[in-house]
Amino acid sequence: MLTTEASPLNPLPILYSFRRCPYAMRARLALRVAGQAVEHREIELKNKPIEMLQASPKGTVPVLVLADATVLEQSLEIMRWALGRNDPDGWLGDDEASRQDASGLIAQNDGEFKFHLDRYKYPHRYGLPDGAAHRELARGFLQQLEARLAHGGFLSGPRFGLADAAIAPFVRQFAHTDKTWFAQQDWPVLARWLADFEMSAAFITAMEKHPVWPGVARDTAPAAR
Ligand SMILES: N[C@@H](CCC(=O)N[C@@H](CS)C(=O)NCC(=O)O)C(=O)O
Repeated sequence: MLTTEASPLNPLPILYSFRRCPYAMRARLALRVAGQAVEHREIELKNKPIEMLQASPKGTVPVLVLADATVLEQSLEIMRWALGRNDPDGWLGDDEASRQDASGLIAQNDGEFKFHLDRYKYPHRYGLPDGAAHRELARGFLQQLEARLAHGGFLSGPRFGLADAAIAPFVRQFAHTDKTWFAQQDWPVLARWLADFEMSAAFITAMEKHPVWPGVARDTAPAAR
């Protein structure tokens, strides 16, 4: 385990997070496996704290602010930073080829699969009558995952690693959009992998609830009359 004790000279990194965000989930998973304690600041997407926007004006979660004021504002950057400090379960992979393989798969997830996932889950936001066409277009990626899992045990090798942690929150979101439909598809190994992930201690801990962080600025403001 890393040193996780905070002190005035060694404050914890600050994590701005939103519980249901899959990008924030994967950052929390990596921080947890790395044993990296953080000051967790739960936010509301509709009411982002000024302190977060000052650190990262683009306004997405997760954001990690390090003690030296370095700002990590991409979930994968946060994962790699935490695992680069401490990777007890070997999530980063043993060699360059497996690291590149994992990165390629994550890029497909974050690109094409996420594109279809958003349109499947929220068709009205995209002016679509329903999400059925995009559910079909996402199928190829999920079948690729099924084949990888059936062949290698996990998405990018014999152990649960970066690719699994980075992709599972998105597959979960897809599966939860219509659980009955998902369960009827021919991807039994994928369904098992997802169920195992959702039952894992890592995921359960990463999904613990936190009260919304009130914000230092608002905390110190005089109460409204
Ligand atoms: N590329 C970013 C994407 C993060 C992202 O899009 N997060 C969403 C929530 S899941 C967000 O904060 N959206 C801003 C908003 O809804 O206002 C990352 O990997 O961290």
